[in-house]
Amino acid sequence: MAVITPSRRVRKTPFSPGVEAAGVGGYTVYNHMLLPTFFESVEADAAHLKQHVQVWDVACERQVQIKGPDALRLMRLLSPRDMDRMQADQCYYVPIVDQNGGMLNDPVAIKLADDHYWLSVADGDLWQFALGIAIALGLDVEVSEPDVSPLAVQGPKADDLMARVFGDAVRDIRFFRYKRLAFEDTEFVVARSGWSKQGGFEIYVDGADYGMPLWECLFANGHDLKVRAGCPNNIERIESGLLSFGSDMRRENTPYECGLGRFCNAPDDYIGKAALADQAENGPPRIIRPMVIEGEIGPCAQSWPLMAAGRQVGQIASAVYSPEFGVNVAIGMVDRSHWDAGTRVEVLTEHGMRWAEVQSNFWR
Ligand code: THG
Repeated sequence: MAVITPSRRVRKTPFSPGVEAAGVGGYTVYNHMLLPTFFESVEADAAHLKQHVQVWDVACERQVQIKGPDALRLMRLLSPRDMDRMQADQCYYVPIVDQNGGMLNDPVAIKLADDHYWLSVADGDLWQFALGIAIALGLDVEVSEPDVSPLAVQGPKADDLMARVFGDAVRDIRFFRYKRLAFEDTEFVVARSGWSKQGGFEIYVDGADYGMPLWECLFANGHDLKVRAGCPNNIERIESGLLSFGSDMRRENTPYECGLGRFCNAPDDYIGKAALADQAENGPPRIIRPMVIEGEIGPCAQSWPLMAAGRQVGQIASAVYSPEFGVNVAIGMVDRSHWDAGTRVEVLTEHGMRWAEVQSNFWR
């Protein structure tokens, strides 16, 4: 492929100078912003992530800010997840659905105050949906995209690196909780979260001014920890079963099909609740499953149909060779008739037909 030409529509981030200097190898575009895809190679990056600590420019995880007297009311309409017991230091993974129960996004919600939330969104213009509801109902709430850029610090040595920069208080942050911690003359929301299962944090950097100072400070403090630049890693995240909205699931899927039914527990009405009632009761007609694909596979840059007896029974949209597990790991959306672990199906890749087998669990 040729290069991505930057423009006002394809935004750089406050950390772009650091990403470029670190020798980024590829980009994708996510929420109209650059997102690195690898540095050394996806394989080498995965191996390093599992042993050391990496700093990730995930500024493209844009915040949809919901602020004002009706903030909780709007959050209750948007969220299948019960918002009422959420604490003001908590993050929630929330599927967001349309009136038919179709997935629109799967953000992390951050509660900053009783009348102030961020939705840290996956690829999609969720702010327009939220704004439309607010306008149509005449809600007293601001819906905006503040200039907040998450920087993730991921890997087994993340606690040690973060403690050097933000103090030992980071060690006491629980999973999907946050603290406001000082950096220079400001403070940031620092959460224990991130799109890997290697442990770590996300720092919500407010404004562009502190982006490079924070980036440089993390690197200056991590030489002996072998800190390096990284990014969401396609091998580690498939092994871990972390879903990518737009690839693994999209608007034609419900949260139950995505295995996210446990996050649909709101007692009150929300947009899509009635449409989801049947799947809440009887289960979905298809579901996300870990899969192993046999033989050589090329890159998966589209969805590959799953076939059984000449009939399509699902698809795979994420697949990659895992050096750690020695197999091609994949995330499939598989019909009920074929979703039991051990079921074998054919995968139609553009490189030819391959056999695949449904697994019982993701790899971590
Ligand atoms: N962090 C932040 N914003 C994000 C992402 C993130 N926005 C885009 C994208 N990632 C949103 N999607 C996800 C998908 C999975 C998780 C978080 C965001 C995730 N899931 C864990 C899991 O499935 O095991 C934990 C879920 C839970 O138990 O609550 O972390 O990564 N800021």
